[in-house]
Amino acid sequence: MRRIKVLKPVLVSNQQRAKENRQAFDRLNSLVINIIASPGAGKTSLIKGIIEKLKNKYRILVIEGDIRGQIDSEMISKLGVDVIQINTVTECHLDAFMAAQALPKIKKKYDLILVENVGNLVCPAEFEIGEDYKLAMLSCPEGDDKPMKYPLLFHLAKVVVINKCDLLPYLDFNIVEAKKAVRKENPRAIIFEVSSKTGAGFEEICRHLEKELNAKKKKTAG
Ligand SMILES: Nc1nc2c(ncn2[C@@H]2O[C@H](COP(=O)(O)OP(=O)(O)O)[C@@H](O)[C@H]2O)c(=O)[nH]1
Ligand SMILES: [Mg+2]
Repeated sequence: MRRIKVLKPVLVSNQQRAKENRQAFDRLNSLVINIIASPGAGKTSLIKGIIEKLKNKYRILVIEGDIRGQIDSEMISKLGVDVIQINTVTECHLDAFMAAQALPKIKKKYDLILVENVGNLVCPAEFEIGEDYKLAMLSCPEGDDKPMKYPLLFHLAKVVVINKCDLLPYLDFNIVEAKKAVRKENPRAIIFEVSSKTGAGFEEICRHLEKELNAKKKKTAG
């Protein structure tokens, strides 16, 4: 049997398309964050919390990646921000070509574009979409070993959010070990401990976002 090696060319052409997407996002002066986590970790809840805190100050667009349907998009729309839905149908991640489908639909400038990737800790990490950086989320019920088991995502993510911290008293999740595991993969990761339910940690995340938004504005204005 002959094996055909396609993964490398696929990733190379994806990277080229991601570069073009990034140039397009830069022309819009938008900070683009690729949010990656397991299904149910709290990606949509994080996005909703950020919108509530920042929507009066910044123009926000959400790009929702789902295999099927638009449940999250409908929820986000109700908060009064624009949403673009991408359905991946059979794919377990967004890639740069799918993200490019959103570009002609972006009719105005946004300060912040939050991309909710398909719920999955593996493949979304492999495909750049033209983001400024990846935000990896881990929720406490998933277990503190996940950064060790899914190293690529935690290695690549600039920001790691540990969500559902309100549940810590009821779980065996060791947050010190979880952070150690993240740091082992990625010593420079910026780690936030949050609860989307109580709002704990959102001040800190939004402060970080504002810093990133200002840095992006300076970079794209220059
Ligand atoms: N207790 C608790 N539940 C949360 C938290 N964040 C999200 N959830 C719940 O977890 C479930 C999945 O959240 P969702 O944001 O839809 O996750 P997604 O699939 O990653 O987008 C929902 O029932 C949320 O209400 C949290 O910080 N604490
Ligand atoms: Mg969601």
